[in-house]
Amino acid sequence: MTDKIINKQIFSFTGTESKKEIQNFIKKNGFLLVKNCFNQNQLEEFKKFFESPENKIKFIESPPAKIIPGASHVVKGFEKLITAPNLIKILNKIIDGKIAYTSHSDLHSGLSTGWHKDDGGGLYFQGYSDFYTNDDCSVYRVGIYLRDCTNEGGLSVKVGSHDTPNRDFGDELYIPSKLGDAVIFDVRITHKGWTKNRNLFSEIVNKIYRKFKKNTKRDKLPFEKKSIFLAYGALNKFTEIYSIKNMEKQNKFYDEDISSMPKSLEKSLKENNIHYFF
Ligand SMILES: O=C(O)CCC(=O)C(=O)O
Ligand SMILES: [Fe+2]
Repeated sequence: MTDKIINKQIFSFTGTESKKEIQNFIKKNGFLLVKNCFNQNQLEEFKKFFESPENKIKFIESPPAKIIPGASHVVKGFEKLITAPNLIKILNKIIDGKIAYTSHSDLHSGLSTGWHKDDGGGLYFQGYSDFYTNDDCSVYRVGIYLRDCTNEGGLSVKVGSHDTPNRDFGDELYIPSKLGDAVIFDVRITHKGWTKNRNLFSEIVNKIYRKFKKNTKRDKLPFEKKSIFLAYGALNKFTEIYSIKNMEKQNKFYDEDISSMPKSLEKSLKENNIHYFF
């Protein structure tokens, strides 16, 4: 299956495919790529999240990267992205029943991440021991890279690794994407962003550091990378605890509580029949 995926790139979807086809794919493999999810006008708006003077000062230093955690709650106009029609259309096919927006939303500038899962090491599903085995656990991240990532800079996954906490499981796959595409992946899948190619020695040192949970220095990227990461899920207890735990984490970055969302976002979510917890 993996060879077939890699060679024919059948992980690309347009959103017009049937619910069954989309669900079968993402439930088996843990990810998919949505081609041309956003148009030129939308992309211009998304770039403004990074470039407008009003937002530039909101970025938090996380050397060598800059980030805005909880971006939908602190950046104006985010509803244009959170309720973007093509995105919601495909999420409605991926998720059974009503969609819930988790309020997990990050702007990343110059961020590099090694292999990890977005389960917070289990913390984001605190109180539930079955989140790797229970089919009801359907929380998905949406990754948007504001550049072409044909050969590098995009997301890599370990195919099918969303069913197990074992981080070594699954064949590695780089997902080439273009500006305007969105990668949707199960929060439990093992994935990474851009990382420096290391020689064997440096790789081993890095692994040992990570094993002892020492903070390894983030790599500096040799190109400009701006990306947006969101999370939505099925309206159930798994998505709810994920939302709560993420909001706690996002809040830690700020001196004030950011958990109350802007009225414009709330209105747009209501109009689109999307649930929210914050
Ligand atoms: O750096 C990337 O491209 C991936 C980001 C990511 O996985 C995350 O923010 O959880
Ligand atoms: Fe991640």
